[in-house]
Amino acid sequence: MSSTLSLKQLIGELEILESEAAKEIASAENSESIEKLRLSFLGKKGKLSLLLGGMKNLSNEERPLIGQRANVLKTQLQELIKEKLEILKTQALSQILIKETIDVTAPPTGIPQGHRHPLITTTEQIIDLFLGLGYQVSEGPEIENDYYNFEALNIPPDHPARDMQDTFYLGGEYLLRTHTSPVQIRCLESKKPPVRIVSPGRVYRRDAVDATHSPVFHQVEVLAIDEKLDFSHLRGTVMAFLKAFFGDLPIRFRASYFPFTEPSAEVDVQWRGKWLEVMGCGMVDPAVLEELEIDPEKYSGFAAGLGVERFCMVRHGLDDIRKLYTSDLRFLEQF
Ligand code: 2U9
Repeated sequence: MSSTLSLKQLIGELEILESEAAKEIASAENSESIEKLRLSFLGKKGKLSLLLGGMKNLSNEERPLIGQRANVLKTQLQELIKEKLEILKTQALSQILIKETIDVTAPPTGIPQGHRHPLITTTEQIIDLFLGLGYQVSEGPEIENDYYNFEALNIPPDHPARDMQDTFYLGGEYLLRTHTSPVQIRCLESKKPPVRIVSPGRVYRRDAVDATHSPVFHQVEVLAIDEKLDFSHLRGTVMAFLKAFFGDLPIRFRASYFPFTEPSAEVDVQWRGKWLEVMGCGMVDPAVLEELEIDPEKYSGFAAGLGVERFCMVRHGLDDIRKLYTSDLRFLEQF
């Protein structure tokens, strides 16, 4: 198109190109369209190069004039492009700043409120009831030795509880405690009667996992040693505790056997029409007191133990112990 243009016409075309480019650069919306404009006006095959192709028809005097004007135009357009890119950059930044503005004075929203696990709340409710009866909390190690876990509790070497099938042995004399009773033994080594202690904690047994068994579970045990304690104190304490926890339900005691208590009993509550075994108890065997150098002629004691999972399941109507360990919020948020 430009091959036959005169000097005047070429100058006119350059002016048209200039105003067209300036207008388009001014209205470009982003850096991509700016780059397209740069190529379309200033690129090797762009409009300016095309126009300058017409210079070959000009005289030797006219050609530098057009060359000079074309260079000025090129510099002008490059300048306009640079400025526009700066403007676009500033605009993009202020848009990000507006979008990402944080109101530091706004109250927090949508932060989920956590709460304690039902096993913890059940443990605390049980402990609270015994604190109300004058008991003190006593805790101890989960890794125990044979003496504290079995021997001091009058559990004979051939007792099934000591079996490799039932206890997690850690090597040497160490094992994972199978009940919280060793806590009471340790406590009685340093404290003389009268004592009233409640011992919560995790215990371990090599149980296969099913709806009612887990290799790790939680116990609360209580122990009272004093002068003149007899079975009526044990019975009164257990009845008062169960009544406070479950409400006014029928309670029954059944004769049982534990190596560390004599006599021993298992305790059932009638819950939703069914008898449920909820705890074991008994008068501390004199052999256990003697081992602790407590005179069984002067002192007597009673003890009781319960599984927290069972209490929690009965209280909340749960049918599967495993739900308590899966950390599934859809389940846990119900409590
Ligand atoms: C000392 C003396 C005696 C603790 C006791 C039970 C009865 C008992 C079970 C309940 C359900 C274990 O979790 S469970 O399987 N426990 O039946 N525990 S008497 O007796 C003691 C403790 C310490 C010095």
